[in-house]
Amino acid sequence: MPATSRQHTPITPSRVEDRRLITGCGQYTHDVCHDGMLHAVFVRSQHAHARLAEVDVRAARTAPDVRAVYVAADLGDACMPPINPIASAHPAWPCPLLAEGTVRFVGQPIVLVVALTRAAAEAAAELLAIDYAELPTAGDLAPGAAAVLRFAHKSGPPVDPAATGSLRAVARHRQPRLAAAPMETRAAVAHWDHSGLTMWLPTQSPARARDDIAHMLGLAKQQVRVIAPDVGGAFGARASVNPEDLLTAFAAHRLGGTVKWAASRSEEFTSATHGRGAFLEGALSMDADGHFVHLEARLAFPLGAWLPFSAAMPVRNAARILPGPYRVGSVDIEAHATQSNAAAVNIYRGAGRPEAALLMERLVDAAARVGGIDPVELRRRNLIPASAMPYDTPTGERLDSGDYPAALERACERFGYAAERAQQARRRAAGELVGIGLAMYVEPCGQGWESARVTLLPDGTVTVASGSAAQGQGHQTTYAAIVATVLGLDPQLVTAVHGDTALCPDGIGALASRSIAIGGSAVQAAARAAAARRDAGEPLPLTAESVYTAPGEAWSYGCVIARMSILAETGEPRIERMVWVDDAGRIISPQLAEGQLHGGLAQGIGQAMLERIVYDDSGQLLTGSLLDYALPRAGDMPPLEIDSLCIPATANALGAKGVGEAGTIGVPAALLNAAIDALSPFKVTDLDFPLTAERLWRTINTSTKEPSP
Ligand code: SMO
Repeated sequence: MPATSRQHTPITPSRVEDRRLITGCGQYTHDVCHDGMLHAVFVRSQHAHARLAEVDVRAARTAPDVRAVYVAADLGDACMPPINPIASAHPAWPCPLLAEGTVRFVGQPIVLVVALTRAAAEAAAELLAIDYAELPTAGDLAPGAAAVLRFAHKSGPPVDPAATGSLRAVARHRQPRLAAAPMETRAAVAHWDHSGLTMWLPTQSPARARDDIAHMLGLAKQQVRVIAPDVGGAFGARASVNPEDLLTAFAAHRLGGTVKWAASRSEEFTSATHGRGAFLEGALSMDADGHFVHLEARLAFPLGAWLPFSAAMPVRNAARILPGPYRVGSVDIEAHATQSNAAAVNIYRGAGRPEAALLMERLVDAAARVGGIDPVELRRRNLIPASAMPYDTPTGERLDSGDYPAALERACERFGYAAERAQQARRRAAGELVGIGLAMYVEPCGQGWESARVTLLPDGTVTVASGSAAQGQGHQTTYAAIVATVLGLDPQLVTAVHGDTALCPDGIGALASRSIAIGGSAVQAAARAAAARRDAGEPLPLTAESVYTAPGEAWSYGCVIARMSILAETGEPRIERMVWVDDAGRIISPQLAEGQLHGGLAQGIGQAMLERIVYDDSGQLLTGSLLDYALPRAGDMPPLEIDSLCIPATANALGAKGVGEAGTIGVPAALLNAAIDALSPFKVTDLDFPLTAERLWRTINTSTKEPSP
């Protein structure tokens, strides 16, 4: 566990959902079991790119206990929903539910087998004969691949560094793909009973999943109920429906009963959506006074073989978030995304925000080195001041609130920056490799609307239903606290309901750090409406419903400073210390907000130090299990000091800002800067993730050490 310096007074109430979850009483989709339920098993492509010469299902169809075997030709018009209309995409490849004619990634579903038991379905799957004619494979970011998505931002006059005499720093960074790796693998249970379809699905977006299922089956949305029970982690990978989810619903509808699909961990690696994988390059020019004049950025993102609903978000976010918390005279940002013969890439905790921070913070450190200016001092000169808020950025965004210089100064003070630099110099002189890495970050969150329904009952209890579901964040606790505050009640009298389209008003869902900012604002609005009617003497029960649309986007931000040492003999890195100042605006539950920071930190450390999805040149997945894919563990967490600024957002009624993604944004950038600072005696300027001992050792051993300064 991280050592956290801030002592909180006991929170009342503490997370109301914990007891049930940690005593094994949670109810997950995997736990849903009906009498007579059928079991779905997918037969998946063994090749990354091939023509399907023959798919022979005859033996499987007559195998014992088999109820149905579906191939693409059996699906009629059923297809994947289009992607988020916020981006116009032009996929080169179709996105079928089951492969038709051609397979485009290892793990792509080709055949769906439904049988009385999972064992019978698996046995029948063994009887399939699939002939492939292999085709050339395109890896991620292959040269010449057509851009399916493109986002560009240009502002101000172009800058000619030669003409202005300005200093120019460059940086490049390649991220591996990551597995979101929630503890709960994907699953779906669909039940059709002629009045409609009920679907248990571990989704972040129950209302959208309902609409997608209804559309596919040609049903009215009132005929479809989606229940997201307890969800064992989501992180963006549960925000968009998968082909397997829709196919489970299709089979239940066609067969008239209950069908369950439960992914194995290996199916999770091959065919759940991945995150990250971008290549980032840029140049930052500054004038003689160390003010940023111009940012040039080129971002290339992989999409994989098909486009889930939120596929455009990482590339779109990275492009619009640059240049982060800094004033920059002009920008020239070009970002695009291309398809490849690999699993789909979708949003994953941060979704483009980490990429923007990684590139910008590398460039700022590189500029500091080029200009001979201390990295803190250079940031001080270029951060947008609090007096300039709200601030309109060169990419057309509006930063709503905050005091970025205060976050920097607070973090430096807590870290003891000057003393740490002096200590670093002493250790370096003694031959140690020690680096100090800073990162500022911004975390835009909360666009659009959410809704809530508050019901006051005659017995004095209250229920609040929200369209913004929870996947472990503790929304029951937070929403109850918001309602209790408005109504002047004990929070224990408030029950929060979420994750069921039959019981909750519509919502966009729990993603993009939006739940408290917008979902919470909707809850507050509904509670206020109910309170006003109660106070006017209206008899109970009474129900008030509210749809809340945020007037703007809330931008949380912060500063992370890390000290990292690297053993020269082995390359082994150690995060010795981390100080982190975050501003999540108005915080409802400090315990839950800090938990979000810890969780994000763990995933940020995984991203920077440990995790990578690897495909070989033929598109075979080499990291298909938890033996090959290194997730962070408790022992990987560093000594951590967290501080908060709590400047309310002006972009929503509650004043809350996002907190769920912060750790995956600022932490990796700070660790990258720390590692490069540690290796600066070797003139190392760029490193790719993950920062494994092997990579660092190779870097040390292929670089030439400079004489000590
Ligand atoms: S990556 Mo998040 O769940 O939008």
